[in-house]
Amino acid sequence: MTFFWKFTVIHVLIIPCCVVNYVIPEDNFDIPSIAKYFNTKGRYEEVNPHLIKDIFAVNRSILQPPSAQCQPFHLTAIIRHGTRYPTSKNAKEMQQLYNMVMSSASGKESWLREIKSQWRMWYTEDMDGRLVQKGVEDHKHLAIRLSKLFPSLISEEKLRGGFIKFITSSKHRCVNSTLSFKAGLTELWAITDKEFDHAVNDALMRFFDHCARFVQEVDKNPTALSEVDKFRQGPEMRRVTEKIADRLRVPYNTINDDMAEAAFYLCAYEFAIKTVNSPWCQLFDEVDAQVMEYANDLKQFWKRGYGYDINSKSSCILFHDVFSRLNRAADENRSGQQMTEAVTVQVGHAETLLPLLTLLGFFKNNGSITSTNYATQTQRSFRTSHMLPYAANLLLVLYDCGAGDLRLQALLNEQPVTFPGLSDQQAPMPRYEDVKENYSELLQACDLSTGCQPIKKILA
Ligand SMILES: *[C@@H]1O[C@H](CO)[C@@H](O)[C@H](O)[C@H]1NC(C)=O
Ligand SMILES: *[C@@H]1O[C@H](CO)[C@@H](O)[C@H](O)[C@H]1NC(C)=O
Ligand SMILES: *[C@@H]1O[C@H](CO)[C@@H](O)[C@H](O)[C@H]1NC(C)=O
Ligand SMILES: *[C@@H]1O[C@H](CO)[C@@H](O)[C@H](O)[C@H]1NC(C)=O
Ligand SMILES: CC(=O)N[C@H]1CO[C@H](CO)[C@@H](O)[C@@H]1O
Repeated sequence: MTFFWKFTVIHVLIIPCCVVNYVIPEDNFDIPSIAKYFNTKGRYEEVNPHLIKDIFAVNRSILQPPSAQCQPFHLTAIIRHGTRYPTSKNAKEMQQLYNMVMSSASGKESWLREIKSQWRMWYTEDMDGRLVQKGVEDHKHLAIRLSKLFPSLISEEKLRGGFIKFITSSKHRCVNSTLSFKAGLTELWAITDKEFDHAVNDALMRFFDHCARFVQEVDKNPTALSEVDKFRQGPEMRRVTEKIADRLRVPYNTINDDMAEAAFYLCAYEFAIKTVNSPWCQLFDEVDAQVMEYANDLKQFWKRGYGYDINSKSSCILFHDVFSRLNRAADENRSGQQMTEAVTVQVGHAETLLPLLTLLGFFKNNGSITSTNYATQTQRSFRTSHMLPYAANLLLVLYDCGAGDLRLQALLNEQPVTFPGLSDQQAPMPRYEDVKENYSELLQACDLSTGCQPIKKILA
């Protein structure tokens, strides 16, 4: 260590070029090899690795408007809260795993010795999913990047003028994410003389609690996730739990699927919250992590995604809200009126974004994800690790390309995505009218009365 240090210092002193070479590996040093499989517990930087080097990096040429004339005039952003502590349920499961390892595991591996002698269980149930400091930064940094990506929309003038609106779910992690996003902007522009409010709207941002049919048929229905249960009792998961048991030298029946999940969470939370490659990560190799990722994707697919029609339909209220904002902005721009809203920032949950992405038809897989097709779904597009890390965001941007030619661009996690059915000549910025045409059925028929009311029992 001493030698290494001297060696480095000498390099730094003699050859200035190597200062850079020395710093970069340090940044990457602590990334677990399985970090890209953490589903909704994943770090935003795993989806956009260029941010590891420079958290403020923005590449405006990804926007690729069809002509230089195109100028953005409205942005609706739907953003998940930032990195958070575990929920009470996760914390409890991690505690149980920790107790079992402390009392029963044996072996001489350095990572196991580290768990047993140095690592301390610091997760408690009262953490209750609160936003962590990293989560504050997720949103501050995102706000600053978006202001660089869309400088005419997310500007000091627009913020001061009240043209940037904030709406959030009532959950503390979402409210604090919203505060952090605003702080990112006010700190950037050194605004101290003014505060900007936000509206709390659960009907919009937590629609899943308000859709009776979804609650009844999926959320509270014990059989709705039978594919997930089958996979978690199936051969792929059994192999994972046996490998964990082997690594800990405990009997196979000591480790069930919940314990495997708790171990996976421990690795994921330690990394997301503290950016450390914790010894718990050594309980998995990449093959195991892919199985864990699949089990989680399976759950999201059946609970929030394409598995049941009502999952996406539960987001109709948000879908309509988004399109009514876009319509109003488009009308105002066309008719030469003053814009009422340049930007809407709406902060919610993974459970807010996924049903909406599903309703819009993004990441639609070829066929269902089931308990038995793990092997054939390795290339699936429905991958929550890519779609829904902390601070995941869907941006819908309206452009005026001159002579009434309005375009709509969608970006997920700051990368352009093509609207289903509009992938050809118009990508990445189809005409707004064509997008509405593609969603015309939903724009007409998707509403609370058809989607979310409980089905009346005919014989009751
Ligand atoms: C920016 O994006 C463009 C288009 O995707 C790409 O060709 C270019 O290499 C990117 N530049 C940087 C610095 O990443
Ligand atoms: C949210 O932020 C407030 C003030 O910044 C802080 O007091 C509170 O503990 C935070 N709450 C959560 C849940 O993070
Ligand atoms: C419509 O949007 C374009 C592009 O930003 C802008 O130049 C024009 O002034 C806008 N019209 C109105 C009425 O705001
Ligand atoms: C979808 O899956 C079916 C059956 O597995 C296969 O025959 C078909 O080619 C697939 N289509 C695409 C577009 O991948
Ligand atoms: C599903 C759907 O309606 N797709 C249509 C979307 O719009 C394009 C262009 O107008 C059509 O070619 C697609 O058929």
